[in-house]
Amino acid sequence: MKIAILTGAGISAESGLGTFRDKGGLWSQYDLEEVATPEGFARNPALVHDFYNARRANCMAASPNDAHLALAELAAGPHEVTLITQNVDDLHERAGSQDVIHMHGALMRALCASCDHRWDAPAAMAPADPCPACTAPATRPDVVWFGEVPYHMDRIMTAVAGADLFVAIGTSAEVYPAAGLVELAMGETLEINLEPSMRARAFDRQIGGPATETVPAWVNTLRI
Ligand code: BJW
Repeated sequence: MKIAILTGAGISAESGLGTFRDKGGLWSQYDLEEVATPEGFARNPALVHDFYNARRANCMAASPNDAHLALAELAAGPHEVTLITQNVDDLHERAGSQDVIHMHGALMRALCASCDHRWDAPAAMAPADPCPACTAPATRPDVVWFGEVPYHMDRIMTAVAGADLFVAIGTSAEVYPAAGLVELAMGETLEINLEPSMRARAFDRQIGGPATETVPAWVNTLRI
């Protein structure tokens, strides 16, 4: 069976990484216009680097949880699994998943805003850091901000449209184009979330509860 899986911040919540829109989430602590838009970065690059440096440190201190581990195990089985994540953390990779499609980029990568060169991010980045390829002081985190085009969209849309099963895990379905992927799915659709998202009715079925319980239990059903 071909399975396309889309994960969001909820899958990493129990690893201690904050979500965005839950109570106490990142967007209640930070103004997203200031830290997650190209315009905010142009206004105050030091503030944006501080935000991502802190999140990179949190991510490095976190460990994959049972939900990440179950998805890595699923991909090692007989099914053809495409794992798409909106998350910029590397917990899927550290759980053992390979070829993870990061549609919103990666905390652990740096991007030169001048020449588009990419490299492994240092633990902390600063506005004047030179690009190792062109030397321009235009270093930014390699993440996709509002108003920018998410990465790998052709591959993602092909995988979702061609899947027998599309599963969205731990995402509020408030951010496009990720939120609209369920509309492209031709096979069965399943939402696994703490509670139904605002697009829950677009899915054929839902499983509710914390990802560390629901995801391993769902993966177990596919072994039968
Ligand atoms: C648990 C749990 C547990 C908690 N177990 N579950 C008007 C209408 C429609 C669209 C637009 C519009 N105005 C602007 C737009 C476009 C815009 C957009 O969608 N805005 C909306 C806010 C309306 N989108 C964009 O600009 C995107 N680009 C774009 O559209 O380009 C045009 C284009 C597209 C395609 C082809 C061609 C052109 C870019 C979006 C970039 C998003 N960037 C961010 C920040 C950067 C990365 C980072 O810093 O991490 O990405 S925003 C933030 O939201 C982050 C996330 O990846 C993303 C999604 O959040 P997610 O993962 O859903 O987290 P939460 O917190 O929202 O939800 C967590 C869920 O988990 C909740 O449901 C909980 O219940 C659940 N949960 N604990 C299970 N233990």
